[in-house]
Amino acid sequence: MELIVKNGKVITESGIARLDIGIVNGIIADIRPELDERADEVIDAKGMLVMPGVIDSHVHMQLPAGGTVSSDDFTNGTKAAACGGVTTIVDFAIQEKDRTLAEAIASRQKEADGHVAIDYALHAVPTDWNTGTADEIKNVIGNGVPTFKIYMVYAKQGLMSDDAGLFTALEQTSKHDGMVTVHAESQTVLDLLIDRYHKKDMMAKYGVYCHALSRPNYIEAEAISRAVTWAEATGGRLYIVHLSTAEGVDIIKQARERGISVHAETCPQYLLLDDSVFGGPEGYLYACAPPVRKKNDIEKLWLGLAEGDIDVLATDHCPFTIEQKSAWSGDFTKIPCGLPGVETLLPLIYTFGVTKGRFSEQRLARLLCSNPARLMGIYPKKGVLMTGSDADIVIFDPNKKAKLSHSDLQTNCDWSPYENFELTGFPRMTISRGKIVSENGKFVGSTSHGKFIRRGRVDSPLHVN
Ligand code: DUC
Ligand code: ZN
Repeated sequence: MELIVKNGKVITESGIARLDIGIVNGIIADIRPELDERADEVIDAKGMLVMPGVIDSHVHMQLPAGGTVSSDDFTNGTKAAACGGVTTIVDFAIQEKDRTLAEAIASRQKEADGHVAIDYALHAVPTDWNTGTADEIKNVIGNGVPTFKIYMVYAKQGLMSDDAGLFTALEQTSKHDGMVTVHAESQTVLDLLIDRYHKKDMMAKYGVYCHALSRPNYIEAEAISRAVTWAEATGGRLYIVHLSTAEGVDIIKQARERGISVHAETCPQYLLLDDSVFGGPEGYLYACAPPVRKKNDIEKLWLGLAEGDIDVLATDHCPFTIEQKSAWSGDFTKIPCGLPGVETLLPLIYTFGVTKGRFSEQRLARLLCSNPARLMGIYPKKGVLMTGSDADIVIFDPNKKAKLSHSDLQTNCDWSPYENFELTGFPRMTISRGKIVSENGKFVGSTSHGKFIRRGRVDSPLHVN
């Protein structure tokens, strides 16, 4: 063996047990209670939890947005991911007008290849349905990109697909085992509300809270309902990204009970922050879309995660520095929307999910690893510890306690929404295809180690804990 991880408490699909993991050529060659073979390197994981590398299926590295670019490029963003126990990210290839999806994917790959520390994949983002996009979907899926992100908003930015686009994407993906992921916000009413709050007197009165006021819960709920209607009509598989509302959880639960294929992801910001953040002097830093909500939404989302109504935890990692966020200057429409997240996902969710008794370690691994692997079409290559899988492994110290400080993080973001949060449980080591890429929160790998992952058919997550 090249590497053996010994004595850890290992999370597998069938349970948690003390197992040794043997690795050859970046692949798990053996996994059993006692591995006596010789190895070039042996890591003693006694007292550690050993879990599959986390898959963050929603990140935006170097994303041009709001007149600026998200502050982690592929190199630094994937270093940050590795430090946080993430071994695969899924970013986005956005179609340009009059160009194909294939061109968008090739061009995004050109930006990333050779500059990624861990493996990555891409969602295709259709934005122009006049250029044969519907007919292209079959080939795009065949070439390893089975997921298509539809923006129901951002019309002015040229990202939005109308309902006909969403319907077409669901129809086409349903024929070829793909999936449509949706940013669910209701564009026209949102525009109306933004105009209503984008007035001097309103902004003087409510400040950055205008951002939340212009995006009430029904803006998300209506869009989810509409997307569910099209999923039911077409038989397509639907996945709601960054679910933020209690209403959304109910709609998805009821749709599933009717047999509609709908999945959901939520993110730490919707579980750990509420809209009181907009009341502070640095409220403008917290603007993201959808906005962070209220305590009853938060409780409903945690419950949804525990009970299986929400399948995946991801981050929507889209960081902007304090200087970039300062574009706001009193006008909420000028703030680049997005928050950092990829590096803190695992410690935050372990602390507030597992140690607070909201769900088990097994469920943690489902939400962060095996469910996203299945839904993203990379199971069992990724997201699970079994013979034949990539040796993407996190050796996690469940007892390490520390106060979170942005200055300890690898991200280029110079602030954290979770500053001073007291956390329990941190990655001790991250292994990507058999290579150690981070130790104790520091990057020790190569920034060209990561590869583009061609994905297969989308599969359903398991709903057992
Ligand atoms: N929302 C954000 O907050 N940031 C990036 C993109 C998005 O939809
Ligand atoms: Zn996003």
